[in-house]
Amino acid sequence: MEMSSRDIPFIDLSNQDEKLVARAVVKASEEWGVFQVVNHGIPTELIRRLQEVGSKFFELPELEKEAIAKPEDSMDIEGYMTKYEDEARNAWADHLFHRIWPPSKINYRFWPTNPPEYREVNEEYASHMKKLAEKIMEWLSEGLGLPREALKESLGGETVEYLMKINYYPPCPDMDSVLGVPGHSDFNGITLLVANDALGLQVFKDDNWIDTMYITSGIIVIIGDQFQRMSNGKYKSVVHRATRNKEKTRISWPVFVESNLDQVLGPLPELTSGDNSAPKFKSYAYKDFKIRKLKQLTLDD
Ligand SMILES: O=C(O)CCC(=O)C(=O)O
Repeated sequence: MEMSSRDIPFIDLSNQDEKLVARAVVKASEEWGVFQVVNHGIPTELIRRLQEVGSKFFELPELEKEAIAKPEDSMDIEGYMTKYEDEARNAWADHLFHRIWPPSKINYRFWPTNPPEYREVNEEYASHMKKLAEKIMEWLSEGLGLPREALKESLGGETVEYLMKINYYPPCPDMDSVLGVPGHSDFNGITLLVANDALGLQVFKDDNWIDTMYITSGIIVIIGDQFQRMSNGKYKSVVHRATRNKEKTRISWPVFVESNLDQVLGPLPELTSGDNSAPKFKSYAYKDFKIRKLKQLTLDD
């Protein structure tokens, strides 16, 4: 039976009973690896402005966008890329990547200067992202029976990086089968995503692709591989993809919360010592994990 979008957990963070909220976050992370939060403390107006400045950038003439293009010889991910094509996987989209936290990792060279408010809005959004991600990480840590700072500290404490991505998918009337982003799980710890009103995010659960219904002021939380591995499999990194919309331009703003590339990560020792279960995953430096996964090399034998 096709599952419906209603089944995706929806969590109201304004509920006064914090224990109940924490339990819902943990349960959703165990069973789904994805959920939507509302009343999360990030002003709706700020989300609207984030979407406005991002859309305005993508509507600029190509030449202006190319000014912050990802350099061809760059080994890093930051910068604008147009018609990023993946013929093998039948997908394409334009996108922009730039870090928004910590300040020492920000490279303003890859931030749009037009519209001029872009920087201020993204800086404000970054501080809200950090607060929300840290709160969710606290609940997830306690869900593992660990102190509330455990996941953040193991991910790198104050060196944890926040990477903004904007996906821009123009309408695609004749190309039903073309995806914006093909099915994948995220490499990182957690991803906090907002999108415009053109739906298109699908998650894979129980052998079905499920349309994700979301409200524009809600935030979709996606558990990534780092947290699946650190939690020794208790939390699930969800496979998801983005479809193109026939009539509307679809835009999404995921923020990837991740360790720095040298951080070595694997199941947390507290979860795999003594009488606890054996580690289900190997430990890797984040950069090696990414390379192995991208090259589809064996990760855990
Ligand atoms: O556009 C979306 O909703 C999902 C994007 C995504 O999964 C990605 O950029 O990795």
